[in-house]
Amino acid sequence: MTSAVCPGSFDPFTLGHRYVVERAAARFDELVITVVVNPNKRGLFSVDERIDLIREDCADLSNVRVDRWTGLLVDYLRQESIDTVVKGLRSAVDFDYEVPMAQMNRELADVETVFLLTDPRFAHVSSSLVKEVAKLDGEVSPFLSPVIHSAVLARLAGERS
Ligand code: COD
Repeated sequence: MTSAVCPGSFDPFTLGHRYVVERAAARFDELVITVVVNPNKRGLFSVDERIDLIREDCADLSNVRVDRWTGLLVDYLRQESIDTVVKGLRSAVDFDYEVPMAQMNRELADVETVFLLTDPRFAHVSSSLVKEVAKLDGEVSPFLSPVIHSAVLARLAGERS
């Protein structure tokens, strides 16, 4: 059985993430979306909330499961006996950022990183930009699934009241 891990912060999970997950799920028997916890960073959503939202968003993808991890990514891969990471690429900027991590993960634990190009519709989409636009009342529905869009709007409305 072929398995891969798709790691990220996913705060929130965007249609760009979803595009990469779909492409990877079609190519591996099992895909694990792993929300990597950064204890020093408070997100728009808690890790539990992100996991619930991703599970709902990806409920139609039967070979995808969602998990969490705190610590080195390669330790998670060792724990799960998985040797492949999938990362999405939007541009050469992503490539330059991702290559050292991929090389480090290969050196640390012989983990291979597979890069999948995003769709041009999502090449400018990042979780941080979506949050910034939404906080300033811009339209972010083209970049989020309906369930995540509703959650983002509800969270921001809650923060304002
Ligand atoms: N289209 C396609 N792909 C996208 C898009 C988009 N629109 N937006 C983001 N992506 C890709 C990113 O390039 C990334 O590959 C992935 O989706 C996740 O993105 P984010 O922004 O949710 O998550 P990041 O970049 O904050 O996640 C970084 C990790 C948490 C994966 C990384 O820091 C990590 O592995 N940390 C664990 C600690 C560790 O092992 N450190 C040593 C690394 S060598």
